[in-house]
Amino acid sequence: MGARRRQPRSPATTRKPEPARGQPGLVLAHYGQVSLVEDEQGEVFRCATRKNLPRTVCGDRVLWQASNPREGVINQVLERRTTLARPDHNNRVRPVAANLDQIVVVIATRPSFEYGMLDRYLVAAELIDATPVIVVNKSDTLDDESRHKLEQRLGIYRDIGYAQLFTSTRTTDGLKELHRQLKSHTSILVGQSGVGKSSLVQALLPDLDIRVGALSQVTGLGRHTTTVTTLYHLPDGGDLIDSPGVRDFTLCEVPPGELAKGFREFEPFLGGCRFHNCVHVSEPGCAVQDAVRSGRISERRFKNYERLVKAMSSTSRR
Ligand SMILES: Nc1nc2c(ncn2[C@@H]2O[C@H](COP(=O)(O)OP(=O)(O)OP(=O)(O)O)[C@@H](O)[C@H]2O)c(=O)[nH]1
Ligand SMILES: [Mg+2]
Ligand SMILES: [Zn+2]
Repeated sequence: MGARRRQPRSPATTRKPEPARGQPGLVLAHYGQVSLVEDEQGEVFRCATRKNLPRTVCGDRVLWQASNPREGVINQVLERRTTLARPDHNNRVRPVAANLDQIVVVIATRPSFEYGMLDRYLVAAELIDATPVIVVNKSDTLDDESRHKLEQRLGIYRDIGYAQLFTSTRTTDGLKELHRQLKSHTSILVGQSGVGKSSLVQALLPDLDIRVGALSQVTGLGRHTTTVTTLYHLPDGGDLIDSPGVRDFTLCEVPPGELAKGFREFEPFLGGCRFHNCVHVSEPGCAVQDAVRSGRISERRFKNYERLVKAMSSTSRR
């Protein structure tokens, strides 16, 4: 017999969930313990985040309450549509920015770029369903011949459908096209330090001086090398996020079967492998490897895919 043990009552049934309090806001930047939150009128407040909430990132939508005319508290971080993330030193997922529709990978010939990193960014974008865009900045430093060569080398990306723009903040080459590409989207500029991400933001935002001044008064941060991921509004719709340059960009852990989805040109072949769990590296009867052999998938892209598969399996064994 014995009395049936009473189920511990879950807090959810004993206590009504706290009503989501506060007004909607947009996180423009996050640094240390403070988030800069913009309210619907465009006023910016320094906000702390209530305990037990996830760390906010640039682009987060939140519910918050003002505590005094310039400060407030974030009560809730609303669900993120998309999150761009990278692993931290301990291989934990660290979000960089949220609610993005486009990831604009900025490259330049100075500093020179690496195709492996470009591919890792493109994969990161594909895996979160954000549209990748490739921007080759500092086009003023390219003569006709070197521009032509670079266009050819980047041709595979155009062939698989990625928008590709050459820009210069010096000559304004390509800026109109870039503006058109960014309009009414939320886009983040990513890439190595010094490729000109902030210069592009400045070129696209005529009143940025005011904005940068206002923000750095609050943050006390300088305005040269970017240290904090920051969101700006484009004058006729859309948001543009400037991010600090990176030395390298690594992907967060992705299950082996998922990684191939980051390479959009593999897509037509993914159902055609002999093994349903094919990782497309050394398996027999692999449709992806066949496509590489017959030239329908670029060897360079496939090599970068292979490298990623290997890198992932070595981190997951750690
Ligand atoms: N020649 C040339 N130089 C440029 C162009 N755009 C930016 N630069 C220069 O490149 C340098 C770096 O520019 P930033 O805009 O600070 O680069 P960034 O990518 O924001 O760098 P981080 O914030 O460190 O990631 C500056 O000296 C700019 O003047 C361009 O179109 N052509
Ligand atoms: Mg910058
Ligand atoms: Zn395969």
